[in-house]
Amino acid sequence: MEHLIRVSDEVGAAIAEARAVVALETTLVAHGFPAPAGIEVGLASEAAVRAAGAVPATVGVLDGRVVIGLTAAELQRFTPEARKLGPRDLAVCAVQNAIGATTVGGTLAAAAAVGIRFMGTGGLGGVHRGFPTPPDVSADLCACARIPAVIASSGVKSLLDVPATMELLETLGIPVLGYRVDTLPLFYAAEGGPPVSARVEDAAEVARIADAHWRLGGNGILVGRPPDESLDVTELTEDIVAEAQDRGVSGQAVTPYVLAALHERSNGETRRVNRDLIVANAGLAAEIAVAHAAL
Ligand code: PSU
Ligand code: MN
Repeated sequence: MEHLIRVSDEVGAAIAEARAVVALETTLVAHGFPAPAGIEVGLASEAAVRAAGAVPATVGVLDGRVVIGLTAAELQRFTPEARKLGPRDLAVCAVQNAIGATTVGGTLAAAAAVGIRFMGTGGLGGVHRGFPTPPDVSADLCACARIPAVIASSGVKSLLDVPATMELLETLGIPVLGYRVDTLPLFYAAEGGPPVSARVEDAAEVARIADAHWRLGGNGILVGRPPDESLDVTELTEDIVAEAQDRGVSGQAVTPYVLAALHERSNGETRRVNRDLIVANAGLAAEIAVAHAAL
């Protein structure tokens, strides 16, 4: 596999010794923030993982290989020109020797290939508003359904149809755990989401649930941690989603378009909250991974 997947020495050693490892994505680095702000978010997320006692494994495609454990210098190459890689795109990008930033789904696919079972992100993808026009459902959901992993997030991105996504998560057999909350966080907003399938109180509880879920043949588990600073941008989000549709923005371009417009028109407020919640979720994923390694 070495010609296809490159695992950093640090990550490889941690996996071999069954120590806690947390996968981090690069789509939010390349496409989730105005460049070069995403790089700082990625590095701060890695620091949060380390602070909680786990090893960060930032994932992306570079120089013809899927890299698991990017160096800080390599992370700098994840500019807005990088391809956005869902699970379908990983192999193509490696073979075509392009730079590719992995989504949650793409990161999970890469992580599964080397046995990493924990990741942190901002908000999971899901069912886009207005389904079936457009007929857009994030590949994150299918990846969660088929890969055994815990994804620490602030719920589902609020630019989506969150109740429909919640239903689909149930259909796919994915537990949605509220971290010290009864409802799913709405990405930038702590409250107002649909009820979670279960509330959990700490990382150790999530680790025990994950262990049991996997023994029973289950796969992905979504953990929703509310952002520390809650922001209500419902109206602005509705306007921007409608505008994106009017302008014919579709497919993989929708999420980056809406996030960028939100960051711009909220005078940077969504950008700040998004950054902080991503870093906090990376730290939570690490706490869960550490608790799981100690089981
Ligand atoms: N969380 C963020 N910002 C992001 C994303 C998540 O705070 O940019 C990315 C993740 O990579 C997620 C992707 O997998 O958005 C979803 O894209 P799509 O809706 O096209 O599947
Ligand atoms: Mn999509």
